[in-house]
Amino acid sequence: MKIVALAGGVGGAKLVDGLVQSLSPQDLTIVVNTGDDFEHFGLTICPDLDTICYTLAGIANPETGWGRSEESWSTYQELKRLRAPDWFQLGDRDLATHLERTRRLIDGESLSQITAYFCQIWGVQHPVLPMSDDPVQTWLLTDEGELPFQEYFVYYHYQPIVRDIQFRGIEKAKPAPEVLGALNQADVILFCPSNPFVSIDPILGLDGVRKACLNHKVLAVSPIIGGKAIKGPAAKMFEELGITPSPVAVAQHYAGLLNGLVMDNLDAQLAAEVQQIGIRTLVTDTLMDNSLARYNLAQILLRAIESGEL
Ligand code: FO1
Repeated sequence: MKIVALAGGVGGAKLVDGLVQSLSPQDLTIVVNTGDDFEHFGLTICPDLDTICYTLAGIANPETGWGRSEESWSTYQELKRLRAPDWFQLGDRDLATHLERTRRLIDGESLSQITAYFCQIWGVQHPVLPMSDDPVQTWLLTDEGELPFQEYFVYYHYQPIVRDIQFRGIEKAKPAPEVLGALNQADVILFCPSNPFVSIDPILGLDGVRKACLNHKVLAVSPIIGGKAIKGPAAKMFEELGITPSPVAVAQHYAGLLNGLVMDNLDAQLAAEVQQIGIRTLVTDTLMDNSLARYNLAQILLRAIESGEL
């Protein structure tokens, strides 16, 4: 069974980490959000791509989910001594990724080519595709003004109140070369438990992606459990946009595309409401707080697809 997983950062990386243990590289392709990407110190930084690749390579920082394990911070300490911007923590090993990616981009390589090359070096077997090789920047229109994603998320700790979200460049951007091909060959398109607004929506906003979803089975794993997001601003964004955060809100957000939703036992009482939208439900333990939990959720999901429950 061929699955294409759409993923953002840490939440998506956990489920993808579970899926790669059960699906071969021919049966699982990961399409990653690049709306979080930004320029910093003149370097092109792609946090979601790096989070997914580091996680699959087994070299991600297990505490934060982003950045590298066994990291050192000499450069970061010296930057602080120089009174350089220190709001976005850059470890020494992580910096090598940003330096080499930037060098290759300047040399004319595409983000897809660079990502495939890094995956080969890091031993990541499954295809990891940037959603696009063209620039797409997520901006948050907030009560503190217009903020690019990383400033909103890291510098302001996602405290500003979000009024609207823009994906700048999305009209001109094309899906990366192998994205539409993978989507059109998929048995299932899976929206990972990432932030619907700033991780999944940028991918859905690319020309041809929604259309591919309409022609395929689409499943999502709710990133909201018991009214809260495990990590990040997803629940806060729902509230600021006037919506009560819940798996029902997630189902409604993807309504029209979604055939099935995986939701947590904590929200079992809401399954009937999701089914009333015409969306099948699978109620299970969706908290992936260790490697076995990631594997188990992936197994439960795959079995539910095979059995026709989803
Ligand atoms: N998130 C933070 O909250 N603080 C940081 O200093 C930080 C640095 C960082 C460096 C590299 C990288 O790939 C990710 C980093 N992140 C940091 C996470 C980043 O903000 C991601 O966009 C989020 O994980 C959301 O996807």
